[in-house]
Amino acid sequence: MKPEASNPNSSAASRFDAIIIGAGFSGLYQLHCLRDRLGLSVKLVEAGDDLGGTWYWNRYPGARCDSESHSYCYFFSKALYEEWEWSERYPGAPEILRYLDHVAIKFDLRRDIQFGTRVRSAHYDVADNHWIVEAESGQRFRATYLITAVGCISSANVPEIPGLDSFKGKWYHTGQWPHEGVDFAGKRVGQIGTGSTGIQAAPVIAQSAKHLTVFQRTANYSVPARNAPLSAEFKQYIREHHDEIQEVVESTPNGHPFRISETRVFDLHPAERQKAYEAAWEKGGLQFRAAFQDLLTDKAANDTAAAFLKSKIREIVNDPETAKSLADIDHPYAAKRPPIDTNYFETFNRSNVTLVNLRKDPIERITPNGIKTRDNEYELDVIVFATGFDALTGTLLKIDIRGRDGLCLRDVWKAGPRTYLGLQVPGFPNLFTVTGPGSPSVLCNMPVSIEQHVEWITECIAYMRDNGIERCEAAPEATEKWVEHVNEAANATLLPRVRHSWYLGANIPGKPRVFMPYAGGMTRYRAICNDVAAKGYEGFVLTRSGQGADAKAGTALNDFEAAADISTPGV
Ligand code: N01
Repeated sequence: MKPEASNPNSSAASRFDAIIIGAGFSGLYQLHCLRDRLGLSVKLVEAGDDLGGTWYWNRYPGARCDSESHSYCYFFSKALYEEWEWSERYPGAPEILRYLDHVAIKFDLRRDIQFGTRVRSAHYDVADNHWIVEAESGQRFRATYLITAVGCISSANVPEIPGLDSFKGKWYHTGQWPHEGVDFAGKRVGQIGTGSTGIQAAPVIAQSAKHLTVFQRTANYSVPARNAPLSAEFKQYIREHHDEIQEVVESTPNGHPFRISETRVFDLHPAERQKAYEAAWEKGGLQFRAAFQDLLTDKAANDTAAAFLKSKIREIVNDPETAKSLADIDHPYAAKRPPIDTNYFETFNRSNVTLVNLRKDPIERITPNGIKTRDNEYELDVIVFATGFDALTGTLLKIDIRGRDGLCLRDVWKAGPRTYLGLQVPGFPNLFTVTGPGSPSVLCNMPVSIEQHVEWITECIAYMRDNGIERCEAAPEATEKWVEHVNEAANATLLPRVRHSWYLGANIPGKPRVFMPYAGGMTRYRAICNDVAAKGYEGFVLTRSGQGADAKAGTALNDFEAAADISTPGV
């Protein structure tokens, strides 16, 4: 179908076959698939002024991907894979943005993207079987299919600490970093937060700030990333091994380009185990987590990794009190998303860096001059909030999404997100959520889970069009079963045991405590999705033109109940 002309000032809706929200990895590939493979008219709307999604907003010092570059990319086009050359083991934010720009140029994507367009609402019109999407500007779009590609960690969380308004200096959240950068030279900087972001940012901020004070509430593990330029030999290996690398990322539970060891921790004697940990520490990055098969499922096994990593902190950090606070970690290793770093613990040996242990001396308020803890006051020129995100549901719920009979997503998800396969919600026909809650998403190397979702959605829409199906909607029974299975998969691991994890929504006051991503592993998840499709989209209610529902709900879904093949999650 040819799109009607779009006038940004008109309240009459421009019509398309599909609207995609978000121009990150997900949205760009979804646009390519729907427009160039299925021949649909598509409009992609994006809140930012350029593409990149997460990488458009997260430009903080040290922003770098924790997945290895040759796996943090698209695999769908061998030509694209072979022509792009990564410079380092882990790509930095600017390099990822250059890559996505290259993708947009290669597939001529920009002509169907409207930037600077934040979606306010999306309402389903049952009579017309259309979604009406309205931007904050009042501009409206209509489309049969609505695909949200809004990212999992795209809603910045600035904690409500009293007094922030009174602060006379500047403050920034890492997920909304100014594009012109921040000059820390000569500045006293306070950084709140020691998750993956804070652990990347602190060493870089410390290099230029007059003084950096790191406010740590929860101590965290970290493994050296061992980032380095890629050798000419490895670059050639990447160019020549697209198929083999794709085979590995698609056949490991967390989508990374390395296999998880089949050895269990207690298969080895303590001295051999120590050697294995030392070797994994030298390899660095998320490969550390792959050193043993049972680190995420057996607490006693995990304790050995935790003890090893805590001993490394004590070895690296010179000041015993600081080392003690940094190593005072209260959760199993990798049960929260495990950070990787470049010189994080070493940074605390610098004379211009101080650690404040908020467990001993909590923040009371922000003052005009800095941060007041119970026992001290820290004078600051700049505060950096590395305080994370309202993850997985935050961005979706900021949009007023209403399905059949005015059903509101915010109400449906009041007690936590409920989806079928993380792809659809009952009552919201033809709305597809790329890497939605209930899918592996953040527990997998993101581009790998994104490609699978985008391709599955594309094939589903192609099936609908080939078979005269107007509506596809998750059935309530299938959704209930899936939610049960998501819980079962999580409970087979140590992940839900951490009280203060964003996987559970625990970082956002008032957010329901529900384990949101699917921890059953990407390979298993992919097989389930393929099986559902092969059985004519089992568990979805498909409605043909002029006919009633062709419900396939609730049949043969017992497959989900098999034990989850959890080895290790991954981002
Ligand atoms: O956020 P986080 P993040 N007072 O929520 C602290 C991905 N990522 O931006 O643990 C004091 O993990 C909070 O403390 P606590 C990755 O998936 C990917 O670091 O709640 N402290 C914690 O220390 C990652 O997991 C890459 O006690 C407060 C920190 O802020 C996800 O993004 C790179 C506080 C928040 O940690 C989020 O990571 C970086 C308060 N009021 C990140 N509120 C890649 O490689 C919060 N904190 C692609």
